[in-house]
Amino acid sequence: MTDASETPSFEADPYEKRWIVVSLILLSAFMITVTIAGFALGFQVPGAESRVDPRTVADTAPWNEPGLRDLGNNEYAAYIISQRFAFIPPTLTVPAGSSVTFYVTSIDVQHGFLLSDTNVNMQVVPGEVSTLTVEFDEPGTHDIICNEFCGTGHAAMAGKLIVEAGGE
Ligand SMILES: [Cu+2]
Repeated sequence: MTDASETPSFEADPYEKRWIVVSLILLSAFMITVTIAGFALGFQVPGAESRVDPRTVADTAPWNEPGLRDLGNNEYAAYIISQRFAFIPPTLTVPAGSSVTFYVTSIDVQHGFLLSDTNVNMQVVPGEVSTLTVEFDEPGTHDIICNEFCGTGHAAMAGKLIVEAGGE
């Protein structure tokens, strides 16, 4: 029997308190790592750069001539169209030491744009332009992989980015 004059207690169980502390420590750790990744390490979230009309984008500059643009200063822009079941163009070649900004859009359904051995992994949505900038310092070949299921030929949907030695 409890004393009627006793005020109700809202004290948390010590076990529960410990888990609240653990959660707060975890949250703080996540906030710190996200801040470091975003501001010190330059991690970027793939952004929807701009909107396009998926029905006409393939006939509209710059996507009417998909591929690389040399912007000088080792900087490149890559305009890439995703469609069932290919990336256009399927192969890109840049010199080592270059910085490439990808502008990827889809003319049909949702695709993925994953660049092997990098942290590039973008969703490609019809009507939107997904963009990320990557620096390629080492020569080598990166596979471009569609990692969002887009239909029967999805497994064959891939391209290549070749980084050639002899850049700078
Ligand atoms: Cu696909």
